[in-house]
Amino acid sequence: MIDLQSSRLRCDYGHASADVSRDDSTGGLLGSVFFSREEGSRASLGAGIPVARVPMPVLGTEGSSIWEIWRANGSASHGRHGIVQYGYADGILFGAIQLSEGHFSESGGEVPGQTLRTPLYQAAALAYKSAFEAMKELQFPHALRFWNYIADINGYSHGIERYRQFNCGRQEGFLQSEREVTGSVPAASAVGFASGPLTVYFLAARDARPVAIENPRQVSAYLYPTSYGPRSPTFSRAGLVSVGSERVLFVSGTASIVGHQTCHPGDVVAQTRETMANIAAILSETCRVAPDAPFSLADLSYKVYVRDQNDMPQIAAELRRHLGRNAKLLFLKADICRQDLLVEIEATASHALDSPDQTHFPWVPHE
Ligand code: 3EB
Repeated sequence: MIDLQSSRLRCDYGHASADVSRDDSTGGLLGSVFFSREEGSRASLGAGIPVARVPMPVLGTEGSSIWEIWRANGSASHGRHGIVQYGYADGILFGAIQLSEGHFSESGGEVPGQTLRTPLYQAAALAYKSAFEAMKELQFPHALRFWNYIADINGYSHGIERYRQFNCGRQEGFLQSEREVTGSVPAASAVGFASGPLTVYFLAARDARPVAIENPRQVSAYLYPTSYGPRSPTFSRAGLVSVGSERVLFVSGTASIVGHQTCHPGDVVAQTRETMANIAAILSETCRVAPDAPFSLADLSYKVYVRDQNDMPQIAAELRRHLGRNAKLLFLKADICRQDLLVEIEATASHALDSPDQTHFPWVPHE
């Protein structure tokens, strides 16, 4: 692992817990995410350290599992607030929530006017209410980034697609927490695995308010027409935040969508190219909003969600055409929230404002 003393917020990837727990010298370990093929893993980095266990295989690497570790400077405090496991240090909070839908009753369709109270709807609403409650209680009011992992995301129950149920519950969680649902909303990703608990993890800041960035090539997701579901997805295309002497950019999950419509159904290479055009547009828009912190495609570390693992070599080749051989890419096998989308890509970068070419994501997959 590369040592970056100056970096206030860091994300590292490692293949085994030995790799990642060993080196805690450079900062407080806020929390972790363990991606692996097996559902019901009990992987842990140590007592009290938050872990979101996501049953999603890593592609193109040995072992098919990986740790994602978030750190900040100083020593971290860990705890639990209701259903939220958390860690914080140096003005940054990491929180993780895993909620089995089995805890919620099947009331969908029974209550007049509340036809969307399905278990997934209720789980999503509770997850978001709980996240915002923990942020309030711990005094980290600024939501920076949410990651959402949802079982059977393209499945259908109670007369409505499960991703749409999730969107309704998520928006309800924002509204009940008196959060805006358009405009200044956090960056996010929402993708699927086969089965397992609804998993939401997030970062929030004590005193740094993020700037929400939209993509001029796309309709804002929070303004999608109701043909994509009764309540729009609550996320911005990217969030830019200053943390100490750093600018951190969180690019949301991005797909082959122009306007609000899917482009290139069935053509994974064209979808990858369109997705990169969207990420490039988000970067241009970021530069327009914050000309003093220019980010380039090469600065970003990418998490690539691939629906069919047989498509991975083509996606990787197309990405290396855009990004070069040293591109920082992590591939995960995931279901994407529209049936016709084959790939979704999210990205993160940080710039120390005084030294703009540092690499914060040292992990590069095997070819
Ligand atoms: C899209 O642009 C593709 O529901 O939180 C990307 C990122 C997508 C986040 C979310 C969905 C979400 O609509 C899907």
